[in-house]
Amino acid sequence: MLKPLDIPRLVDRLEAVLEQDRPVAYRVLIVEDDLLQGQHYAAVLSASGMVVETLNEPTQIMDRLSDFRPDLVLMDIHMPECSGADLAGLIRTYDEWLSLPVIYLSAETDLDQQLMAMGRGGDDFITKPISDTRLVASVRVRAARFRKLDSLMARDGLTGLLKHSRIKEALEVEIARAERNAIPLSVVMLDLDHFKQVNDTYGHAAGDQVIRAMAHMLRQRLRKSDLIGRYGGEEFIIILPDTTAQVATRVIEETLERFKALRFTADPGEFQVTFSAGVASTADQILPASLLNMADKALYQAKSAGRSRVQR
Ligand code: GH3
Ligand code: MG
Ligand code: MG
Ligand code: MG
Ligand code: MG
Repeated sequence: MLKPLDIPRLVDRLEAVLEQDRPVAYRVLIVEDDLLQGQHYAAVLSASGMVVETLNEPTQIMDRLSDFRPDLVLMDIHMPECSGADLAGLIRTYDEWLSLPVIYLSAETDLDQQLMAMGRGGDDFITKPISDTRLVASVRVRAARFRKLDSLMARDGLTGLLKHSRIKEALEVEIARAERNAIPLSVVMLDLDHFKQVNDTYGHAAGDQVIRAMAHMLRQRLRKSDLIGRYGGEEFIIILPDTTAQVATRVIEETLERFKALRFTADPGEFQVTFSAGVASTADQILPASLLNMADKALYQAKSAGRSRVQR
């Protein structure tokens, strides 16, 4: 058993190796039918600053993954209701969880059994007993790599903004948070005006430059807590937590004023671009799909009313 003082020191050393300035609260899901064992691992990992949940009811694994969104799963092999290998196999049938690290932690020493379990969907096999330091180190290093990879994969290559699927996931999370805390939330759908014409006249590279400038300006003007996604080619979604539709509209209108003043340089000469935007808020609708729908309708109205405007 590790002395309590050793874990923070170990974490410092690991963070130095991983070249991180400060400890990250990785999220670990422990799947273990033995309550005492589960509690022990949870205590050890929590002591190193991780956020840990223990699942004793393996059939709920998929719901738990969606709710908790772990950076790593520590999986028992032998459980009364089903095997850990079956669960790992199930997890891998979902594209979303393809790269999530699943580490078996079991007293099973039979190599064939271990290999079979890994073939089903595990990344490694740790044989019990394992020292607390080794456990913390193994989990931390893998969770850190997953976090990095995952945040890279979440981003759109051209703009660095959140990808379509990630901004939609984020919307669900943020709406739930807004409801829980009884605070407003606004969503903006933004689309560049006559963008086909920009491409046709100034070329695709100039079009890309405009999309990047839009992303850059949104990042600059919005708060850290706002989430910005590239929803499609020249379409963006912005989630503004704790913001009424009125305030969101003003912020986007100010952004439009700045954006349309930008001058882009390309082959036949300088040009300017405008955008249209639709705003919706949780004061009107709390279902993610309906909220997006409302913002999209408002965007459509902004387009039909002549573009270069923000509609609520
Ligand atoms: P509207 O004002 O109605 O939005 O007109 P629009 O021309 O912007 O609308 P439309 O949706 O018909 O055209 C969008 C264009 O955006 C078509 C597509 O070629 C271009 N586009 C989509 N993604 C990219 C991209 O990544 N780079 C560039 N350069 N163009 C893109
Ligand atoms: Mg067991
Ligand atoms: Mg369009
Ligand atoms: Mg457009
Ligand atoms: Mg469009």
